[in-house]
Amino acid sequence: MEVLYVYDHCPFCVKARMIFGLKKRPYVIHYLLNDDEATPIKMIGEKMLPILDEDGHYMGESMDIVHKINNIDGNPVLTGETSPAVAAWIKQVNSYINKLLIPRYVNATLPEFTTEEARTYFTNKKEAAFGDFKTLLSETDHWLAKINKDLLALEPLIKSPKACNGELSEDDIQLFPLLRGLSIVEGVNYPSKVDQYRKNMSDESGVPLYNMS
Ligand SMILES: N[C@@H](CCC(=O)N[C@@H](CS)C(=O)NCC(=O)O)C(=O)O
Repeated sequence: MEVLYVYDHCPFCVKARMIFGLKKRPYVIHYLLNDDEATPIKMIGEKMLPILDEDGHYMGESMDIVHKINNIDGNPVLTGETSPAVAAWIKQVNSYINKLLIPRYVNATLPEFTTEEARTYFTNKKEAAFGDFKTLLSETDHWLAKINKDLLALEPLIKSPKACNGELSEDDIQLFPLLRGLSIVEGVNYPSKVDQYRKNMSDESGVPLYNMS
């Protein structure tokens, strides 16, 4: 059976998990500690997840994994058209969303952060990239107001709880991980269509929400 190496918080890993869930294809999930550099480097030559392991053949790159599993049996589930409006919304929100998400992951009880060393590794690496976590957390109200406004703009783009464009497409693989990450933030207001969509995608993909909002 295929094995996926992931971090729970990683949105790219969620993409890989989603395609297995959407295809109802059984797989084994392995969570690595965030400071485990040796395991991924041994497999693909760099410290990067997700990694798909097919009997010792390794594949990195989330979208390569998605394409492979989607087409593996001649019965793809991602068959719909993508929407430029959805892509534009994702791009805009991705430009700031990590300021809300990154400082919160490390305080949650996630499998990649079960040791002090793993939490310290993540904190050092991400503070260097995104800024001091305490400062980011102190800016919560600003970023919350922004995402709540952006979620109102997302609502009319959601055509169905089953698929943002009405038929499953790569847009769902790009959009759901962002909304799933957001569920670790308290105080997010989901317009009803967005709320139905994220809950249905969670059920269909087997990737649970964090349920903080
Ligand atoms: N291009 C990669 C990006 C994957 C990626 O950025 N993964 C992050 C976690 S979200 C990672 O493993 N970073 C190394 C680290 O966290 O130390 C893909 O789409 O698979």
